[in-house]
Amino acid sequence: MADQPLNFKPLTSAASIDFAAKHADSLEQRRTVRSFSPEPVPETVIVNCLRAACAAPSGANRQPWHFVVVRDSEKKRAIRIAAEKEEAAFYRERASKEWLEALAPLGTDANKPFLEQAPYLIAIFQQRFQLDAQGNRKKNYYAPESVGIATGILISALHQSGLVCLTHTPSPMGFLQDLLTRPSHERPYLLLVVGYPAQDAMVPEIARKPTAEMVSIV
Ligand code: IYR
Repeated sequence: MADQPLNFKPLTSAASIDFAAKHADSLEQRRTVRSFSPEPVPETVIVNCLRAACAAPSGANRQPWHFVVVRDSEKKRAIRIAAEKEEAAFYRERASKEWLEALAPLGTDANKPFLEQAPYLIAIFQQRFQLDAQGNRKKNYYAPESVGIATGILISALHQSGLVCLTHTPSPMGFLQDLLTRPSHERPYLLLVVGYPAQDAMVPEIARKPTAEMVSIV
């Protein structure tokens, strides 16, 4: 395949230093939110955040993801009912004592009203392989890593567009496949709950580790 010139727009050092610091300040303000306002979100914001996510790098450029934007109230209700059923079993018997202790500071339980209250749910699917025009299987590479990167870009884009989200992982979440009629070569990866925070939204008082503990420069 022919190469083409890289369309790279260099910044000055000063602009780069300034942007990186402001960008980090902004992303450090991001919090995972569990109570949402029913206020509508312009759909174009969601679509543009997804454009950013879909530009993520991926193994062999296979782009092994599919995003389903759920705005329909009945679908959201069905997802809530199915998720709460799994979550009830999780909190009642599936989770280990250690896991429940780790979750205690977050104050989560099996009730998931946000699945109906938030204006958008974005169900993210990972494609284990893809089908070409003839229906032949084409293998994907580094699919979990690729979908994780795309999801991270999406979360960052949503934050910088003035929205909040919750990375929700009802477990297991096979019900998303049926409710959203996705093909069998896809697997649900994550359910993002997206919108504006409720006016009285509270978040747990938890801290991040110092960056120096998480980053080494050698
Ligand atoms: N899926 C459950 C439990 C849960 C698990 C983890 I790891 C979290 O960081 C938060 C919750 C729930 O959504 O309540």
